[in-house]
Amino acid sequence: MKLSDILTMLCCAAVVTACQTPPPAAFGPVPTPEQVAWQRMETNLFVHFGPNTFTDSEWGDGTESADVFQPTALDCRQWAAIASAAGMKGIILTAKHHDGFCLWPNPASRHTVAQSSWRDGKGDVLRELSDACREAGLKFGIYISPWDRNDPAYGTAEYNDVFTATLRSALGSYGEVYEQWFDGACGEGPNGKRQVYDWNRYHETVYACQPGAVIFSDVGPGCRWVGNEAGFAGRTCWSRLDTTGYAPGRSPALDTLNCGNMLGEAWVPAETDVSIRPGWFYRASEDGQVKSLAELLTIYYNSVGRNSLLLLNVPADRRGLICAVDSARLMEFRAALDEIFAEDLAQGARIEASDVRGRGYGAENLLNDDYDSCWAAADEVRSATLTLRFPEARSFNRVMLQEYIPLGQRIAAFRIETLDDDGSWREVARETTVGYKRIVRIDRVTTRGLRVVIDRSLATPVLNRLALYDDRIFIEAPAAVRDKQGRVTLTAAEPGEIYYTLDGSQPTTSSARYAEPFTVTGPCRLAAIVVSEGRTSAPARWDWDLAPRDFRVVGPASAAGAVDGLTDNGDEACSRGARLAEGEALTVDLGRTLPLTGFFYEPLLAGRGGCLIDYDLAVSTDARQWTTLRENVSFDNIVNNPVRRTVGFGRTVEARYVRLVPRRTQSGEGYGVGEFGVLTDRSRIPCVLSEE
Ligand code: FUL
Repeated sequence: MKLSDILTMLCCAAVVTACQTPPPAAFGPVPTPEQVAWQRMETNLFVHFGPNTFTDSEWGDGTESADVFQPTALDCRQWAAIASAAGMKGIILTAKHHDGFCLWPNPASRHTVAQSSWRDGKGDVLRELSDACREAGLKFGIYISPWDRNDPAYGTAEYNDVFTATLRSALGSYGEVYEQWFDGACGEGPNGKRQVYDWNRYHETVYACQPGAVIFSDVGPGCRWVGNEAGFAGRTCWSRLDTTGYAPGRSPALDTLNCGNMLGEAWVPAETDVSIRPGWFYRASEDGQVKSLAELLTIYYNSVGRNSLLLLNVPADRRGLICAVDSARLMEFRAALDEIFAEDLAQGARIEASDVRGRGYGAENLLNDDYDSCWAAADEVRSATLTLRFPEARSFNRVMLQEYIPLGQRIAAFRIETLDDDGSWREVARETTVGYKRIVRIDRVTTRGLRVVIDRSLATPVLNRLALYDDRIFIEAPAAVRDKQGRVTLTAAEPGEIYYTLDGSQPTTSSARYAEPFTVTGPCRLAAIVVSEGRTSAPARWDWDLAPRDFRVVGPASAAGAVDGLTDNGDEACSRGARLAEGEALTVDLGRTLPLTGFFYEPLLAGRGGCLIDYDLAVSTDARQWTTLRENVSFDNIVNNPVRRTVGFGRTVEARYVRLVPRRTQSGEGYGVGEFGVLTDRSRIPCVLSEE
């Protein structure tokens, strides 16, 4: 080689080195490659299936015979096909719920499919589902409840051996498992069994069998519970969490789980688990309560759109299939997402950043699909502006941002501004965190420019995507309130017409048009839609019983808000609910003797003030002689899922007085009642509508 060639080579090498901008340093704890891959799955399917499916319950008590598990037409390929068509990337199955029954022949247990007469004890749901997932190109995950109401060793040190063997059996026999889901729930009462869980050993066992698995629990280590079962991550949502001193079932406050800790010590992103139905397990009686498209889209925006993964539960029915109504809703959901996010309106824009750290990190990287190409600013930068200018005016109502999480989560405050015709910038949103993905909903705007102003970043900002979309599908379904007098007020979030029916049938533009509040005193099934600019929202539905206008709280006098017809709205004054003291019963006079078929109890919003867990329910015709219809029974899973619980009596009972007697509360310091009411025999109480 000639000297001049060598010099040229050396020169080029020097130029290349000078052009290569060093990448930003990682900030704080960062995700493992498995956690990044997990987050990028975005939407996964949860399937609750087991003895509860056959006993119409949420929590089995472990005494169910193995023979109750009798799916008549189990087909996990059907689940996988539906999940794939719905764009889900993985499926997690409840391999063992709190009742202890194992859906696979677990040698460590005597309460499994092997002991069931189903398929002569040869059935294995984990085998079927893992095979089906592999064939469909889906990832496969396992839920196993540490709480076990069947295993005789539960509550002793020996149970840790049983549980470790159980994990080994489930995780070691069915190929790759992407997520191990540990439920933190334990409903053992004060006299119940206390298990000292050996979490270190459980985690070691999981990693020994599945080195790449992401472990879910209240506090991780792989991902954390989002702190509610209603389907929303915090508007501020950090993927970092302080975990020292906490364990599954002994977690930080729920709002901490919901929002994370800005400077948390570990990377433990939020997973939003929510059911498509009111309960986690299938019940035919809930076929009419499958979440609407609008509800699913709200959940999507509030989970995936808020830096969380969505784990959507769609339970299998008694045949062992996902039933048609759920599957149809999933298809609508995916079709809507595909349409909403089909066209990125930021494409073709001119993009500029107030700062670029150097070559390879320009703002144009925000407009391509390459996950690893980023815009980043110089190391010392903590605030920056990204400006987009379009060749022509564009209309959109969603702004999507993604931080490059392999280097940590940084942005703590940002604003979105759009360009007005007079050349001034107008603020349209002010938010906090971004994280893996943030979709900000703004009012539709037609503009020639947009800017994202990052006001506070904990380290130099690093984003890999900025996209704009025009969602022309999602219109928030109308909201309705019925007060004590039965007066119904309907409201729409967007301008438009509201149409409704009172018998639960699908409203259309030929149905009654809402003009002003109306009164319905009897039971009714209200369904309502909003029609705006030719678009129709999904129907919102309410199933109301008798309006409580003649109901009166006999005691305690301070609890009138418990029967005001209004669901608590979080008002600290409890104006729409009541706080009762520990041991204090709620007694209600219904005003006249009614044919009762059940009752409902609703905690205060988000379980504020604590939930009632165990109770008695008694009725009377004269307030002197009482008949106890339910004695020391539980509202299962109410602490995790503090929503209305409806309990049927299984028969009609004539009564004028109803009494809810607390046996055990969440905190031992009283309980909240957002609303308490009765169910009546609808064949005898008519739906009366009086226009006002
Ligand atoms: C809760 C459980 O108690 C529910 O039954 C359900 O499995 C849900 C996913 O987690 O904590």
